[in-house]
Amino acid sequence: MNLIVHHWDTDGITSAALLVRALKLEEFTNMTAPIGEFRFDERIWGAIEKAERLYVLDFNVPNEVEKVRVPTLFIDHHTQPRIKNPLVEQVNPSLEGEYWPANSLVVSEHFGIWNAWSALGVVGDIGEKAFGLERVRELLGKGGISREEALRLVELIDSNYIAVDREAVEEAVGVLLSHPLKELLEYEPWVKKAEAIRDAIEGAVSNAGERNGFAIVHFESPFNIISKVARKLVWELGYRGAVVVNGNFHGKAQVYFRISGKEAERINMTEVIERVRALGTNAGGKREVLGCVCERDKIEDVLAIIEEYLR
Ligand SMILES: [Mn+2]
Repeated sequence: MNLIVHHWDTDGITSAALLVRALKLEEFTNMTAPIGEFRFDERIWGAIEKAERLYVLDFNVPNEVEKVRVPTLFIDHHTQPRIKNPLVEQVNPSLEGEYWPANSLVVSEHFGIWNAWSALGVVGDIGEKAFGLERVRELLGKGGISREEALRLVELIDSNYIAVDREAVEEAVGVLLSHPLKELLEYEPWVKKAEAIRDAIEGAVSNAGERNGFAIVHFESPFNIISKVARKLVWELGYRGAVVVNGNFHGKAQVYFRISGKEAERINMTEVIERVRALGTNAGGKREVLGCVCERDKIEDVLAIIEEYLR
């Protein structure tokens, strides 16, 4: 049995479809990890035990790949260490110091198979910037897909993982393989999901309160939309920053704090992240963002820290 383990986003899904097409695989199983978790869970390890050959695509889990005991092709574009496991063939241009914007391109280059899926992976990973690449424009053009359609297809494909629907992510590979791309613009299960996600984002954004030019929003949703809500508030609506709380994300709380580039000169986000983490939460981020998952009863403590910076 051929087993494909891929990232849950459009780049991972198109990478898997490209691989199946390139190798003309008749029998295969494709799986993704629990959404949001960069590891192989029991279910994946169980499948690996039964597999004759494993493919890992666009999924940056070098530590897991070191442990596999079956011949494996590991194709990725994320920065990662060289794999020492002799059963693993690692294809990753980053090992030679090259930046490739999407894994779909690495798969296409490796097997010499190029089509609109190759381009969609790029649109998925880097958004509008993808259209600045000649190759992407050419592949979409040949496939009769406009820029707007490409962006919409990514929204539809990504709606599966944003809805935290692992099964639907896995089904998406088969859906791609069995439908012309144009038809997928009307693919009902994805259209409905994308609509529900858009509504949830709009709903959250329109409920935003304000303090000192910072947006503050509380909502509850099973969709993983917190970063999109914050981006909209800061990048599109021009707030100095946004504090966004999803008070019930599959039983946990998500807190997200995004600030504008200008505010990042004043607010030391590394310090905020450290303080929030010291509460015993799972917090991370960079210069302009803090993201945190915690128990619901910790929300007030996290907010108390963030509020000190909203001056
Ligand atoms: Mn990728």
